[in-house]
Amino acid sequence: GTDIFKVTVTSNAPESYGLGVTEVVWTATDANGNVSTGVQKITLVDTTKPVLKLPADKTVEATALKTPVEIGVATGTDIFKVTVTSNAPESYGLGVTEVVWTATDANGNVSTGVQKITVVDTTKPVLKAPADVAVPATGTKTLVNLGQATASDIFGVVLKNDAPADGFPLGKTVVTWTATDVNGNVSTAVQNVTVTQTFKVQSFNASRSSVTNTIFPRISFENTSKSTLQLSSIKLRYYYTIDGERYQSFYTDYARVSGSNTRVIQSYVTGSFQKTTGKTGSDYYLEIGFTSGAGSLKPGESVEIQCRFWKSDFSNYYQTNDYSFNGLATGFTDTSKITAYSYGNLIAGMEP
Ligand SMILES: [Ca+2]
Ligand SMILES: [Ca+2]
Ligand SMILES: [Ca+2]
Repeated sequence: GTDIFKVTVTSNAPESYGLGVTEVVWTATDANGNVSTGVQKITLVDTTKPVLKLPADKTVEATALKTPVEIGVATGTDIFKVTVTSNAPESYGLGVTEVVWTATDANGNVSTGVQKITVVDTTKPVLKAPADVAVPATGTKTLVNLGQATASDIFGVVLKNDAPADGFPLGKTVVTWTATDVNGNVSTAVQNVTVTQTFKVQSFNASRSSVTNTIFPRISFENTSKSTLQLSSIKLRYYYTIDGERYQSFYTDYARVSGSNTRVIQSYVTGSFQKTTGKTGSDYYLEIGFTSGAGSLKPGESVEIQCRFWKSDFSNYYQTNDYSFNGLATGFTDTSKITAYSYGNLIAGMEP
């Protein structure tokens, strides 16, 4: 304040100011009691955003299709009261979810931040292969019912195995089962499949001349399975080329079962001739069978057959071009060139 005389200046200014506008009244008084007043406006604002501190990004293994995750809590700091919120879901699907945190102070100033929550699946499916199986052969290849593997995973699983589509060979084959979840995690498990031989065939030729008017197959076979076979279900085939089409005849000289019930079955043996086409070493085969009177063949029992066949005019056969002919063996020798069938299924030997 200025005046000719002494002036005293006062105000009602507070020590500190709240938000908004405060009017400070200044008063100047001279020595003679003359007073002047004026108003000074003090405005306090808050345009400062809260300081937002986020919890750390997080990567977790899936525990469900939607995985609950403890994501922590963000904090907001400001001179004024702060409210912190987020759009966090209760649980998280696979992949990255962005959680947006928002801190808002009492004056409407807002800070936001993003926390990344990543859910991964690195867990392999739980796979259990079916039990090992052992089955008697039904042919050179045997179809085997493997049973079903079980595979579980939180996510979808594709189950496969490498079993041969056309059946299993004799002996042990390891089947590998594979379970792959939709996220590419793979588990494997193995199953042993054992196919046991059910039948063993041996043979030789009583006449080993390259030219002969009668073919004399000697055939022996054994039931090497663990179950009893009905002889009437068994067929044997001897493959040859006829070398001149004629009517043919068959005769059994000898047929005998050896084992727990040794007996002669000569009168129960049948022989018939079948033409073949497209086979190397064969345009005919002799099929040997048994009528029901031949009975059964227990495990470990064997049958020996001595038979002959010839053409109606006794014209010659050439044996060296015959698939089933063995010009070398002089006694019973393992052979794969005479085939055996049970109920029509190949159980021993290989067809030409
Ligand atoms: Ca603020
Ligand atoms: Ca998985
Ligand atoms: Ca021939």
